[in-house]
Amino acid sequence: MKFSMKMKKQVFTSVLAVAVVFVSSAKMIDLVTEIPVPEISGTPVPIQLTNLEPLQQTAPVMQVPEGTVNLASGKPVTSSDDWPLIGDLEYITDGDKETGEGYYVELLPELQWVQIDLEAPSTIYGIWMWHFHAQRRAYHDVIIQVSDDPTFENGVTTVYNNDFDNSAGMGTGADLPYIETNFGKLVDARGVKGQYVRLYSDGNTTNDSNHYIEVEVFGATN
Ligand SMILES: [Ca+2]
Ligand SMILES: [Ca+2]
Repeated sequence: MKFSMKMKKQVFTSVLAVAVVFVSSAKMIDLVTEIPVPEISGTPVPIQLTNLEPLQQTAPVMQVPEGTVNLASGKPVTSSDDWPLIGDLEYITDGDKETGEGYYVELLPELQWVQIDLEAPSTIYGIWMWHFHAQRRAYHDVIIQVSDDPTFENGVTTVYNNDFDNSAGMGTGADLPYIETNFGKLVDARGVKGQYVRLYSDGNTTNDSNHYIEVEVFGATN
């Protein structure tokens, strides 16, 4: 089909209109959060993984719509291990991100999860997590899922999965294992919708236990 000048002008005008609407409805800003001070202690333990991401050297960067907030702040946390060996599940959403005793919760060995109830249907842009950063280590089978179903039986979206050998049995993940640092790990959740965020892990390169210091869920209530 041959476009007349009039048709071309109409197409151009409508493309321009869409672009203007997009810009005015979603001003994007840098996502920022408080980064805890680095605090490495003890003897290093070798990390026996060959497919690690490069070590995070600076705070991760992501753009989110203006008005995005940490929806997880102070929200209730449940877990596959309701009675942690060390610490309290409340630590995960209390805003403290320092490492070491009194700041992390330690869950049982093997595959465990923690779950945050955002207490309202939400749109999620970024999930920022700190497992433990007093030692260079990588956690196994880090999987993050979002759902409106608190039992995670229906309507589950996986937003991150670094279980490269499917040992957790939830599908092979394309994300790479990473070394814990004070900068945490920021995951792009791409505007996924849901009220509950569930995070899995299965021990780490130093020991079989699972730890969390803080999880932030950046988004907006629908
Ligand atoms: Ca905390
Ligand atoms: Ca695995």
